[in-house]
Amino acid sequence: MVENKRTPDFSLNTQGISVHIDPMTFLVLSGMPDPGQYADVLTELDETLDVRVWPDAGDLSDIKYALAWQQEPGVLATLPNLKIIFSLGAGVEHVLGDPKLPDVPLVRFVDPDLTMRMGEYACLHVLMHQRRMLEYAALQRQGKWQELWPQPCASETRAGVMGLGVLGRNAAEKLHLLGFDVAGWSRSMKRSDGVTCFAGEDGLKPFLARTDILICMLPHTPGTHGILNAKLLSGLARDGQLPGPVLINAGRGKLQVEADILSALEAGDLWGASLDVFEEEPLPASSPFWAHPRVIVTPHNASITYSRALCRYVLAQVARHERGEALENVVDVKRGY
Ligand code: NDP
Ligand code: OXD
Repeated sequence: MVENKRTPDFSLNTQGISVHIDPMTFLVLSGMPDPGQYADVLTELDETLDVRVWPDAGDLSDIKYALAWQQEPGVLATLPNLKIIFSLGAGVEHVLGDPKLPDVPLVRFVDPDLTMRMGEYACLHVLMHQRRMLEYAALQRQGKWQELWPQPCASETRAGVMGLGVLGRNAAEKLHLLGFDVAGWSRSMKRSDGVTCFAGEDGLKPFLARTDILICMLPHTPGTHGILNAKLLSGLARDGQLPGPVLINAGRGKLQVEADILSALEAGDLWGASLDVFEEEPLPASSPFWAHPRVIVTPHNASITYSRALCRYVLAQVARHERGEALENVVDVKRGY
């Protein structure tokens, strides 16, 4: 049981007028290590807050705001006065996996630093493959001074971003600034300077057919589950200047069918890959990706959430809500993102 910093539901009686002060009580529910870090930062930012960490929730009727990620299913539904659920990340499938999710707004994390980091990841990995750095690193280890051909420049390389949301759009625009020939694909049609846009099922085939380096920044939903499979990979461009198509996945592991990616690498449908997310995380030691010469593995850190940035964002959203303003980045629960 946590020690409450504020007494719940107290009233001030000034000149006979009873003023009700609603305490600002938060509950952090996370299956990830160290959920207490969010309580520490929130109270550092505002020492009047009452922040509790599941399972030390105290009186459940006190809780107004929840910060959740892989929460224990069913717990959120037991909070009778819950007003808002905040996802501890940009993605929300870990929160939506709860079969008893209460009907209150679910707000996801959108932050300029998070967006910037994802843009960096996209540019870094596109350049790594376009400039054939994995092969040059292998040649260096062998002490070999050797140039590789072909060596297309950015404008001769077609990058395709799947998902033109907050993160994908920023990545696409940065790749365009680097000189790549960029396209993007999303559910609904977008307009973006310098990015050729495709949308929906009909747009997928032509989008893939003009893509040498595919960068995936989709959310994981029932509609995107396993989308990076053999059929999709075989639709990537085969007339590019690189030795073959490349896949970069920074969205979610459950978007990819790993057996299909490995087969595509063997068959030449894929020439290289950068994978930040995996079907199972941490990536098991037995995974062939670890030692694959044409695969770069990163530990789901394409863009990380800093607890301080997240907590500032949560408090800003709560302040909007308290002022009666609309919340930002509210998830469409039916759509799944
Ligand atoms: P957004 O919700 O802003 O964007 C999602 C995009 O995906 C939208 O353009 C949407 O289309 C598109 N989309 C969704 N479903 C489909 C579909 N079935 N077919 C085609 N397009 C679809 O999300 P963000 O850009 O903020 O984040 C994207 C994902 O990145 C997160 O959900 C998370 O999984 C991942 N992520 C990974 C991190 C990492 O470190 N690896 C860090 C942070 C996030 P439309 O615009 O038409 O709605
Ligand atoms: C996120 C993530 O969704 O870190 O924010 O993956």
